[in-house]
Parts: sequence; structure tokens; C-alpha cells
Amino acid sequence: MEHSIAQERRLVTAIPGPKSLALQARRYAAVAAGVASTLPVYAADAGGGIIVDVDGNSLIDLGSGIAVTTVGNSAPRVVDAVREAVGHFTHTCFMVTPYEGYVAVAEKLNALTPGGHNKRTALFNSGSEAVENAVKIARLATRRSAIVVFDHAYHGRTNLTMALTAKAMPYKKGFGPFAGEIYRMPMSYPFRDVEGMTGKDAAARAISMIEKQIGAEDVAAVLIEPVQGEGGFIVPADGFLPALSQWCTHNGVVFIADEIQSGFCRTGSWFACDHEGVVPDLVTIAKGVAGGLPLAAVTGRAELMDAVHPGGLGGTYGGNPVACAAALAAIETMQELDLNAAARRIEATVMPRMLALAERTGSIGEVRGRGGMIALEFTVAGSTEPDAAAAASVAKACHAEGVVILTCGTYGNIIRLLPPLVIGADLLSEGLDVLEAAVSAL
Ligand code: PLZ
Repeated sequence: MEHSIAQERRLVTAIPGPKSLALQARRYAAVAAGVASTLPVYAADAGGGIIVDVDGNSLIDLGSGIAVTTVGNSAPRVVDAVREAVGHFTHTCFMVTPYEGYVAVAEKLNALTPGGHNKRTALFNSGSEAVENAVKIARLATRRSAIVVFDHAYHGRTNLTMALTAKAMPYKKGFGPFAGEIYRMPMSYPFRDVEGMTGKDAAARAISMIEKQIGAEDVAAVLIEPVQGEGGFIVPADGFLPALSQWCTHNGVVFIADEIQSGFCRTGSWFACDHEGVVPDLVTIAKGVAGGLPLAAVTGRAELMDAVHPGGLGGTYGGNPVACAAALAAIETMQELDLNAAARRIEATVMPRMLALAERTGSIGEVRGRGGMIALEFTVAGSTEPDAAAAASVAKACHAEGVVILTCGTYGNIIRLLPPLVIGADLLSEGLDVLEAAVSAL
């Protein structure tokens, strides 16, 4: 079934319009205040790179619901597969009476994740849950307890994953006490590191701290996003990830790549680790894998995954049959449409335009990222001082013009672009026109 949403931006009311405002009033009376929204237009329909709101406005989607609808919203194959699956059964619980879809997703993830070694997969519902389980597996398999994470990291909002996440506000503030045995090390952040610091140098800095402050023999896992997401689309300097991964291998430490945001074609390869040939021991997966349905996974070395006793991993809904059908269809779509190539084409369009914009305006300290994961870091002109107000004002201006755009970053000064990888060239270009105008108007 083809989605029938016209792929064009069209505003028929102010943003938000009257129906969205009415829903917003109902929401404040019913929904917990702690759950916030970037842009309070209420969705009625969505397809490809367009979100249609309840007032009939069509907005360009440059966020993909935080890197989820990589294959486009309501991608035709996903819709068909979900309809088919839901008509057969909605749930049996894989831990009670299993089904083929779960096994088929595991086979796919084992084949697509980096490395040709023997792998196993376990399925969960959310990214946070996948990260929690990766840590459980690494601790049990190594009989060690310390977990190493990095500055600017984001790994989730549950108790353990809040401890793994770096940023206090809004994710952690007031929600402690947090889980123990988590150690945070400096990241490789080329824009903010000392001039000339290589990836190798940054890895040596972190490794020396790990050895001095924890001791390699007590470290269960090093957990890292190969391109950091919420922290600011930070791409570590070349050589950083390979050096860390090698150190892990030499010291019996499990190297866990959190590819929840960077995985599944987002950076122009199946996984961001592929760019430097890094082969993680465990990979966490969620978001883009299932075209919008909630599915998450830990995929990794069979000997680590299978170290866990039967019954040690699971959960009522993990690997729900409808979500599995969606994932199989989303992966097929990625292969069929070659969305890795699409992500690289997006980079080839976006990068030169954003670099020229940075050159022209002086408010952007750095443009960085890979594939369909590109960021603008706003700084006070002529310095590296973060300018969160500039990022917020650009986002606001884009929203008013009907472009859904997200901010991120430890300092809140980053605009991030995460378009659905199926977005049409014209739509993307129009979205960038709006963004350029907003930056120029600062
Ligand atoms: N690991 C790398 O990006 C989710 C968070 C949005 P869940 N990122 C979006 C928010 O403010 O809650 C994420 C991620 C990385 C883990 C997670 C957690 O995934 O599916 O949100 O639990």
C-alpha cells in the first residue's frame, strides 16, 4: 500500500493551530508535566518525510521522531507487514510460546552487525532496556562490575541508564540515588579538545584514567555511542574507537557499542562502527530498526550472550510479534531502497550547504556528522562558547515555518538533522532553505 500523503510543506494555520492548541489544553490537564514535547502540533497523519497535523498543516520532518522513522513514516512495507501480523496474533510472549518473527529478526541482526563471528540476539522494547541488558550480560560474562562510560553520553532514563547518561538536566536531576560502579571518562570531542589531539591521544587519556582509577581487571565493559546522539552528534577523532576497542580486547573487557541512534543506515552504513572497521563485542539496537514500532535488541558474541543462564533474560513484551514483523519489513526496505546510499546522498547535499552557511554567518562553530546525522554547533562568534539561545531561536523559527527540527547537546547549543532517509531531494532542500533563513536571521 502506497502512503498517500502529499510530499509537500503546506501551512494553513499558525503553528500551532487552533485544534492543536485545544489538544494542548486537554493535555496539560491530563498528561504528566514531566513529559514535554518539542513542537506542540498534534499529529494526525504522516508519510515519507511529511507530518500532517490536526489543523491540516503539512510539516517537513527533519527529526524522524528522534531517529526512528528512517524508512519514512508509515513506510508501505511496514504498514503491510504490521497489518498482516496483527491479524494473526498480537502476543503470545516469546518466553511462553515462541514464534518465527523473533528468530528471523535475530538472524538478520546477527548478519548485519559488524564482524563475521558467531552471534546471538535478545530482543527488548526500548533502547534503555537494551542498554540495561547489555550491561547485565557483560557483568555476568566477565564476573566483573565496573562499567566505563563517557562525557556527553546518553544511554537512557531508567535507573541504571540514568547513571550511564552524562547530563543532569533534564535527565537525572533529582532522580537519584543512581546505580553504582559507573565510571565516566573524557570523550574525544575534536571541536572542544586541545588543538591537535588525535583519536589515539584521546583514547590514551581515557585508558590511562581507566587503569589508574578502576584497574583494567575490574572493568566489565566500556560502553560508548560511536557517534554520540543526545550529547551533540559528537564524532570522535579517527582512531579513538579502534584504540579503545583494541584495549578492551587485550584486557578481557567487553566493548559495547550503543548504536541505538547511529545504527541502521543512519550514518550511511549499517552501523557507525563500520566506518572505522570496529567490531564491538555487543551492540545495542533500537529506534530505526523497526520503522516506528517499539523494538530493541542486544546482539553480540555468542560466548558472551550465551553465558547467561536460561531464563536470565527476557520480559513480557520483548520482541513483540507485530514489532518483529515491522522490523523485518523495515530492514527489507533499507536493503531494497539502499538507504545507506541515501544517507550518503543526504550528507552530500546537507554538508556543503551547512558549511557555506557557517562560513557566511559566523554563528556556527562547527558542522559535523555523517550521513543523515548532521549537526550545527552554535557558538558565540569568534569563540567556542556555546550559544544555546541561538540554537533555540533557530529551532523556533523553523517550527513556525513548518519544519520539524530538533536540538541536542550537553550545552543545548546544537541543531541536529535526522531526516527520514527516504525524504525527497526537493523536500530536503526546502527544509534546508528554511533552516538557512532562520540562521541568517539570528
Ligand atoms: N541510547 C544512544 O539515543 C534514545 C532519547 C529521547 P529509549 N535517545 C532519545 C529522550 O529524551 O528520552 C537513546 C539513545 C541512545 C539509548 C537511548 C534510549 O532509548 O528507546 O528512549 O529508551
